[in-house]
Amino acid sequence: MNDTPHPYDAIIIGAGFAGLYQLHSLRRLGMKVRVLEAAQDIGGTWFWNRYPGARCDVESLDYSYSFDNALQQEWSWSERYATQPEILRYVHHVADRFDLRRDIQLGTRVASAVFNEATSRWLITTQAGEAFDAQYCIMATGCLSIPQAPQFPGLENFKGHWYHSADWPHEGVDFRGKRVGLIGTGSSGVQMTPEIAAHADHLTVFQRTANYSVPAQNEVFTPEDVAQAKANYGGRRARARETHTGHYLIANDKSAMEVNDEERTKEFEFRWRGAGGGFRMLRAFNDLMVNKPSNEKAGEFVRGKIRQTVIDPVTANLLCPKEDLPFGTKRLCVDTDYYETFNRPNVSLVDVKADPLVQATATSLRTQSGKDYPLDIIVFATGFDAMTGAVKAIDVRGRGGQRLADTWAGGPRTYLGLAVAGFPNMFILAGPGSPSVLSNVVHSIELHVDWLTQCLANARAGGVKSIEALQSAQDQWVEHVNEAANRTLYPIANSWYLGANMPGKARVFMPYVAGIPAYRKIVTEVADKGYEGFVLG
Ligand code: NA7
Repeated sequence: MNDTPHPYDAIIIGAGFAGLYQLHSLRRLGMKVRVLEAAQDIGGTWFWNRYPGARCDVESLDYSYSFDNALQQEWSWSERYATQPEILRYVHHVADRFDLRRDIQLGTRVASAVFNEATSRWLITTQAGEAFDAQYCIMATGCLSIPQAPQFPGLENFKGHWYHSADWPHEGVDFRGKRVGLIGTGSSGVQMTPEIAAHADHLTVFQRTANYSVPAQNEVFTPEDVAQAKANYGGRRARARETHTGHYLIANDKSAMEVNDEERTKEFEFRWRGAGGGFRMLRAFNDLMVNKPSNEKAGEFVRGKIRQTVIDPVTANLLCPKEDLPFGTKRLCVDTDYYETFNRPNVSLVDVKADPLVQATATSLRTQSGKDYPLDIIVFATGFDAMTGAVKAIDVRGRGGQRLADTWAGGPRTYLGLAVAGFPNMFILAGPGSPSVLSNVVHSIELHVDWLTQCLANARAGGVKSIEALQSAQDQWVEHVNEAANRTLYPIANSWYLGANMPGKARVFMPYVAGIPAYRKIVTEVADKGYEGFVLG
């Protein structure tokens, strides 16, 4: 316990991609900054999610910092989609290159952040009782940081081992000779399935909702690929910045309904295979996410692929997403050999929508109908309290002692996804109300960090002590975020984008869907107009 809070210009909570770049940027302004990180090492999401097969679903050439050309020329990615260990190595490389570690305090979980109205400063206290006093409190806490805890009664009596995808043992898990049960078929479950199946005696995949998955078409880069990418890196980044999601993905500007069946199938095939797979499918036509008939064509195409790939027709049918789940409205999974894995003799698929899992016994998982699945290992790939979980896990108190968790009880409310009315001098990076998870999040992070750094530089130059979003500006922004979402098909799905995966969480569409260029224009104009919608005190 330390009674005298350490004074800082800014405290950044989290040492993932956002926290590291924010630290670097504020240090360049000459600010005294400290990063507090709960984990024993840096990397955020990429520190925790070490499950077998963990990869980013955004291509490595895009999912990397662009702020320093020397950095992007020096670092070479080995694959189109980087694995978790490679991304973590990159994060460490960046931290070393910019000498970031000296201002990062590891193993430090923040318990509370309390705003002092008299001084316009934040008192940030860790779970260990250490206190920090800072003008700015910056949440770089990540969108997928709080795992959804397994809810099965009896798990404490299970004699085997169980793991969550986001809290994976560093030494790995030996699946050899084991009967493994995997719960969850989102991105994590889909990536893990082929890897576990390759080693386990038997893998049972418990599926509640079949989601769409498209092949990554991952490839190892040759030295020529790397050289070519580096030679054109500036151009790639510039083009990526102007795309809807901030990735270098070429979008087709036709409606799926304006072309005939042959042309449509050709385009889908091209995206599925020829053009390189992954999220390219989402850009096959310009109206897939806004027009139900167009979207349904993409859904049909994927269902056709599943039926072609999976030999057993009952399993194939079960793996096919239902028609009431529009394509891409739950995060599209990007896989390597996911559907193929169900042709292995040691893999079975169980429909836990029809017969839900209700409890664990000493040796099995049991469904509602009383059927037991004997297991040695249970893997939970059951997702996260996304976008708001990590911020709400901290006892954040703003003006008048109001708790952020209360203010957000009906869903997150922010101005521009960056600030919250009633919580001056607190900022969220890539938070709810910004493009964040619907974009290349590293690009979104850079956009936020650059904007905020300039804002704080201006505040310092102008002698501004406090920056606070206006309630009216926030209300308008929240309405705009909702309107933008409601123009799309996204709100139809029970996805984590809406908080629908968490029992009791308010159903509110959290990310801003209108795309990176539109969002950048708005935040740039806000700044150009002297931070319109903020009160500078
Ligand atoms: P997701 O995408 O939230 O997926 C979680 C999965 O777990 C999903 O299939 C859920 O089914 C399933 N789930 C959750 N609880 C249960 C229970 N009780 N029984 C059966 N199945 C359950 O999390 P991921 O970790 O895969 O991915 C998160 C993001 O990380 C991803 O989108 C990428 O951005 C990277 P449901 O669909 O809710 O029926």
